[in-house]
Amino acid sequence: MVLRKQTLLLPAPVSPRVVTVVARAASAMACRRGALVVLEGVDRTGKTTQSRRLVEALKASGHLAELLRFPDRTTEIGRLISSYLENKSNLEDHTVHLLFSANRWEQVPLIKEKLNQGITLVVDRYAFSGVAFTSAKENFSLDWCKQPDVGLPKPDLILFLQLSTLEAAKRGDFGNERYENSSFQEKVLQNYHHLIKDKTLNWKTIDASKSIEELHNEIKSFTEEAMQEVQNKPIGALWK
Ligand code: 2DT
Ligand code: MG
Repeated sequence: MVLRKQTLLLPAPVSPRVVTVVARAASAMACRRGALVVLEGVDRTGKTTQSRRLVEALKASGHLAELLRFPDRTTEIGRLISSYLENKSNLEDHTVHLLFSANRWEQVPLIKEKLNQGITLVVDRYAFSGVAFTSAKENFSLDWCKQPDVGLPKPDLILFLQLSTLEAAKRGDFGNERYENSSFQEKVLQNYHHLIKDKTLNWKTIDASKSIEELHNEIKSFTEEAMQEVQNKPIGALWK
């Protein structure tokens, strides 16, 4: 009789399998890392506007999200790059390529730390700008240009904002910085077209001639999809 009473007071037995499933789900929720989302494209396609809007929208829906941009002109290496881009100094072409790469590598500890804390990072330009721009110069192969960035944290999603250089030029004057002219940008665009063929990377091409709002909605939905897929996957290594 006593034994029966006690049995009735016990909670319904839970199978070990259910315990495992619940524990896994809880740990997945606790450990899910942030996604590394990169925006790429030639100048004037709206990368900066869209990166900012994306971070705001993710935060508004309760996600942890932060913005990064390359080159990061605030570091010592970034200042050398900035002065080069502003035509205030000259640097040998290989040297400046390596500086752009070093400017990413110097942020890698921070990038990994943030992703592991569950923060989604939205990055305005990354290694693909590095390759597309330098290989638009004479005597630089795509392959050589990729080498210094081999092993960087691999983006979970790369949004390629596609726009013809003619359309880009219609959006107003290019600035006065180095590389800001239509013939160079056309070569850069062709290089991007080679890079996006790489099926080992999650490239999504987006028609950047759409309105800011339409573009934003598309970018946000691709990002949310990527954030879901990240789950417990470790951070990958680019071009490895
Ligand atoms: P913005 O700051 O307006 O994005 O212009 N670039 C960028 C390179 O040549 N190599 C790189 O690795 C990167 C990240 C693209 C920065 C300019 O610098 C070019 C345009
Ligand atoms: Mg620019």
